[in-house]
Amino acid sequence: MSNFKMSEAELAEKFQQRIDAEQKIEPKDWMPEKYRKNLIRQMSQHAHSEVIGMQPEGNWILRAPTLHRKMILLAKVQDEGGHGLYLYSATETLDITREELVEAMHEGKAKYASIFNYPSLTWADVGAIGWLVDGAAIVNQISLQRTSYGPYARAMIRICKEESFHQRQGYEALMVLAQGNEVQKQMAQDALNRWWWPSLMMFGPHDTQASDDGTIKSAHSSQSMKWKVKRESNDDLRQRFIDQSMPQIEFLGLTVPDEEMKWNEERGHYDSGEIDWEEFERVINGNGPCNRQRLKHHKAAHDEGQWVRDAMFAYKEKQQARTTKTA
Ligand code: FAQ
Repeated sequence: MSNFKMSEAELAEKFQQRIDAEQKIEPKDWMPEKYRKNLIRQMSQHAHSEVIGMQPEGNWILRAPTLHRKMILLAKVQDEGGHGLYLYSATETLDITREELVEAMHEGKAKYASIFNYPSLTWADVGAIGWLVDGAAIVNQISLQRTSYGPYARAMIRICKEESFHQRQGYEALMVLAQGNEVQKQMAQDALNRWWWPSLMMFGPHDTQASDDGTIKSAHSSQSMKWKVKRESNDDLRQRFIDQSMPQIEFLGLTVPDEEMKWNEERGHYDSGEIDWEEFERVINGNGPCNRQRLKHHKAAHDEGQWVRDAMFAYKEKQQARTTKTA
């Protein structure tokens, strides 16, 4: 039966069957409008996060302690910009322009990851970002390599390879500090203290249905899991990150800033304390320590780049006019 003859309900049923059969959805395939909108929301916020995420580490490029560290950091920050570009391109396959996506972020309608609204105060923060922030991003993104939308899944494969290098260079930088003198060790501990909880917040709110306890809950998880946009829940991914990070913290000789953290033999996982959800809400609603600074900087860079976009469009128009004339 061709799509032309099918009703909306039949198309939706066939769509879900394809998802259940682990088939990838491609840009020209029929998809429910809500699936398309949900993907635009998540993918564009992911793209914005990569680009805004260049700022905290970018702050240290000119102050990296050695030429070697500077070269690594430059490459890493450039990679993050590249991830943003793959993700914007993948999102544009859903019939929306990059201008619209960027505008939505500038107007505060589209979010970006809460973590990038915290300041990078010392060189140890660069290590902590690579180790913990990229580490948390990888846990989430490995799962997204199996997401149902083809262009998003394929972008994730390349991004994960690059994030792996980012995570290792961060851990290695922190290891040097943790094995250094007392002041350097203190710097490493202080960075862990400040980045640990925001890293756990990267996985989003709890997944369980809204209850009366006032705790923020994931609005999109249930539908996104049904569509296989998300393959694992926010809480399961967060638990994986905690379980993988604890031995790494011990190896560094540092202390996790959570007094309730304890290995649970029965569960085979670490039990941990509760995230400060009020802080999370404050940050995702624009009132974290650096939200205004991050957006202001992005808007200024975007405005400064206007001449490049103008030049590209002028060239494209000229090319098109030439092609029409020849045809
Ligand atoms: N920050 O219903 P859910 C990186 C929002 S890349 C801000 O659970 P969902 C690389 C959420 O958008 C890091 N907002 O939402 C790097 C929704 O609001 P909305 C980015 C958050 O989408 C490293 C509301 O709360 N990675 O770090 C956050 O199903 C170093 C309800 O939440 C990705 O974006 C948060 N942490 O699940 C770069 C991965 N959490 O949209 C530079 C892809 C939740 O209704 C340097 N994204 N919200 O207004 C995802 O996997 C999902 O979007 C989640 C959230 C898991 C983040």
